[in-house]
Amino acid sequence: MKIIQLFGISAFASLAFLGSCKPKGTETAVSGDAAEKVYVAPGKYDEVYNFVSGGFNGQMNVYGLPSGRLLKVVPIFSVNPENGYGYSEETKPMLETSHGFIPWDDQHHLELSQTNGEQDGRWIFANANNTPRVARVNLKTFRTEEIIELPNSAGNHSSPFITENTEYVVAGTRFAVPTDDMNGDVPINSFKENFKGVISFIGVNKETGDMNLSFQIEAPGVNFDLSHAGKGKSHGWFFFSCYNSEQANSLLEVNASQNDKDFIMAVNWKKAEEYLKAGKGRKVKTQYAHNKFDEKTQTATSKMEQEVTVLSAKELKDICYFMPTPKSPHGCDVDPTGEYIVGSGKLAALIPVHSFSKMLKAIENKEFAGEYDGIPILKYESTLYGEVQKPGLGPLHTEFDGKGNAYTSFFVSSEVVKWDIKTLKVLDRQPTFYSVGHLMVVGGDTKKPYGKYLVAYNKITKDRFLPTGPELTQSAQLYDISGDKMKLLLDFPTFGEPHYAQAVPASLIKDQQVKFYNIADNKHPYATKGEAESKVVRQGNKVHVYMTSIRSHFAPDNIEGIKVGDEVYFHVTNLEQDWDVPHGFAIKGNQNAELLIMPGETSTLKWVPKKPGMYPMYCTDFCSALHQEMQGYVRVSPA
Ligand code: CUK
Ligand code: CUA
Repeated sequence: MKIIQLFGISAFASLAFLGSCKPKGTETAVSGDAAEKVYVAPGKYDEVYNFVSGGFNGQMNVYGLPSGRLLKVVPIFSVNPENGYGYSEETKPMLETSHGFIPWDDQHHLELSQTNGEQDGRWIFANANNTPRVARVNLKTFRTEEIIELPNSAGNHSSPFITENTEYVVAGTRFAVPTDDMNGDVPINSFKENFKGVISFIGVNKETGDMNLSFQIEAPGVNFDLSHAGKGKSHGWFFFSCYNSEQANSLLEVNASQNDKDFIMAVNWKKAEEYLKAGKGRKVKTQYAHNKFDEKTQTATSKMEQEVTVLSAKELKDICYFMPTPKSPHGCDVDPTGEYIVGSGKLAALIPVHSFSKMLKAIENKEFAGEYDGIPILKYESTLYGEVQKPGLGPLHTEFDGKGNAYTSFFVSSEVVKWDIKTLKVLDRQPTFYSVGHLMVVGGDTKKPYGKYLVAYNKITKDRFLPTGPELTQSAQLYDISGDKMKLLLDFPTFGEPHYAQAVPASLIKDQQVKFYNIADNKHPYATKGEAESKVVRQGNKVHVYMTSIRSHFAPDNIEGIKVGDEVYFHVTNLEQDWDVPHGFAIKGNQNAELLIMPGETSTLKWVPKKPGMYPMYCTDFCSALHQEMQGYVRVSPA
């Protein structure tokens, strides 16, 4: 009964919450030349890299487009037995947090680094929803190099969106929480006094990409959902969709979606920077992990930081403004010119488009409709450019093609709708199979989209692929958007549950790849730079094996003198100096996963043998005709 009251706002609203409807025609409207358009001949490269979030598998999946071929799974927030990420001693620190080692997270959004609002192909940033973190992956190595935890946050959903020169990666908390999360032990019904919506600004070093938590802004206790930076004329601003403006802490007792309008919150981060320079803000004691992988030592370290500077939006008055936006806005997208800010109310039957210039004027003229927890609310009409009428049901996300068109995904009516940003007229619609969440256009959230392809990432698959038991792969669908009408070209399966994805022309990435690590530059403390230096060193109950691997043997390959309960560390250096010749390393009965050691790299596997016996070890990656011979023995004797 309560549910019915809660969702009984309108027939449409309940529909949106409770599920989705299939499009009427479920036949695939594939045109004649679709096959040709997605066919990438053997030996040829794809045109575009597509980086796809892994959702509840915590990884990032890299596809080639237009073929839809899977190129790589890059582990970020989840351990990956395949290459030892989170299992090797070098990478374990990457997954340390203030709550200890966490082997999993929920990864929703990816954002490629930009210079002047255009993709620069250097890094890609990823968010962890569950235990709030932001990661940076280097696109020269496709490796996760850095992870920073976010204090005073929970459900790091509105993240990791960036400013147009990657000055900041910005992250808004989904759950309002007590700002001082070291003292979060307060009654839940003290929500209105104690719970805040906190936004983190993570500075990024221009040269190295190194991140640091520059400051946080404490805003009212709404839920931040998504965000995007201003660009061009709106550079210096950041926009966040907010829901639950009722500040309900329970769906059972209060109507969390009763307000006719929630907000998009505009943040003047340039102004916030000025306040910071002027010494404003308070230092909040906290704890958050900051983990970095160092390419020279090939080892990650985890440091626990203790403090963060927090600026209060309420005290500073002119850094945050609320723009009323209908019905639980989800997506919050800024067009290539930086003028139009598109909100997507999940429960709204229209798409509101705010104008940045109108917003500035409204602020100047103080066209306020009131205050919300001390933050000015601008009048809806004073910031609104216009509304796209009857676009579809359940709008979620919008991307742009740089030719004046916007593309919005509709979860409930299961379609992608193309509309004109200036006239707000719907130009085309195509069904998705089924219930699209995010969509992306190549470069579609930058100042200069590449366009050409759009991919819809669908939540429900049903009849698109061979069935695989109760769970089916989430389907992605590729559309050609180069013409007036969108054309469906291809379905391809994905891993985990994709949410946002980004894509970039391959030319920006492919020629900068690291092919192997120079062994001379290897500064790993346990590196063994030649077979002659391989050795076994005992220090109390710790045994360090300085091991080398090269086609097709390990050195040493017969090890005796190990006792039950010893901590054995296999430090394996791959001596190869050639592209694509990793060696693997696995040993019977080991509690960790394998190692997959790149050419020139040193990786360490820890093993504590529990019983005496003979333990074979071997290389897991087929590396030469004599790969199967790449093996050895470890003899374990009673303690
Ligand atoms: S969310 Cu998943 S469909 Cu986490 Cu960006 Cu919108
Ligand atoms: Cu080395 Cu197989």
